[in-house]
Amino acid sequence: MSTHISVPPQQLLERILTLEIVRVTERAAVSAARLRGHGNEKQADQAAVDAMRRELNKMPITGTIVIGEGERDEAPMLYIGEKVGINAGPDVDIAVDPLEGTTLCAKNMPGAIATMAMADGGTLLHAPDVYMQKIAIGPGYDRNVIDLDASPDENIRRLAKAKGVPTSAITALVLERPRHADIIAAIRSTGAAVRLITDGDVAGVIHTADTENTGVDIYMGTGGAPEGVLAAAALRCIGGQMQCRLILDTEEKRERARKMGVTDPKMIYGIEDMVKGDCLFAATGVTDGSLLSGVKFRKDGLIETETVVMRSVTGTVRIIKGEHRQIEKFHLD
Ligand code: VTB
Repeated sequence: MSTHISVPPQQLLERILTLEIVRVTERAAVSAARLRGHGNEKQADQAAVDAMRRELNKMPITGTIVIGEGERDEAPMLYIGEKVGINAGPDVDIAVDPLEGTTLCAKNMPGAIATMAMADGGTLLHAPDVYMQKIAIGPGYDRNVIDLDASPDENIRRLAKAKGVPTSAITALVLERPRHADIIAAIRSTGAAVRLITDGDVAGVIHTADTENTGVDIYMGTGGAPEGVLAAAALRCIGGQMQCRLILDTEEKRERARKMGVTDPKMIYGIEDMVKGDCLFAATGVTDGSLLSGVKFRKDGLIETETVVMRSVTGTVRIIKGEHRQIEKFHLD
């Protein structure tokens, strides 16, 4: 007798969408990669946006962009609130960063990625494109080891204690910005090491979940809110802790946030507040980086991509290498 294993229809579709979102980030990455090193951030970003939007609109979803290229009046494409997909299939929220690290791509420096996350409609935080304070660690720690409101040195001490190592064995990843001078000094005052990145804090947060390979224990600092929600989606899949707060330091920003449903401007968001249910996350390398290899253009038109795709229901992480042939032929269908 054959055993029949049934998968609920919603989950079946979501499993299928796991591969579909790989197509989306792959195409965005390839389009951006053609403009690597051309010094034109806008152009590279636009290429990634166009490709991502085209692919999203082929998906069997009724999708809403909740984290995108900007608010409606400032972004013609993939703006917050834009509907994507074939308008059939599940209602989903989508967070996109078609080119995370536009500067990295324009300068052909390591770490540019194309990334997106998808979840049931109404479950992703709708955040305006403002700054966000962030702190994140990987899985395996008790809850409340980190505290966004504690000082950076205090967080390092707490983490070292939880890990059972001296503070000098901790490495914190921080975006290199003048605004982080105090954080960097406070971290170093404990004897901990600081690893600086010029851009790309989605990958930066993800690195905390793989300390053995990346050497990164903790992420701290202020970056973009869109990148914060995307990173939270990744950690929802692979485990870890994150605390974030939108920086709403003007009435104008508070109003924009209010329009998106943010009632408490000082709220500290955990992963479950930013991603309230199960989600999918994908990222494809544009330039080579410590998370992913960049797009390779081989001879005879062969294009290679590397993508990480994660699914929170099972916590599965797949690294998918793509070999694309005839990408031009299929890209406008
Ligand atoms: C970060 C980083 C991004 O923006 O979120 C950063 O992850 C924050 O903004 O790659 P500032 O550059 O204004 O400091 C990016 O660098 C993308 O613009």
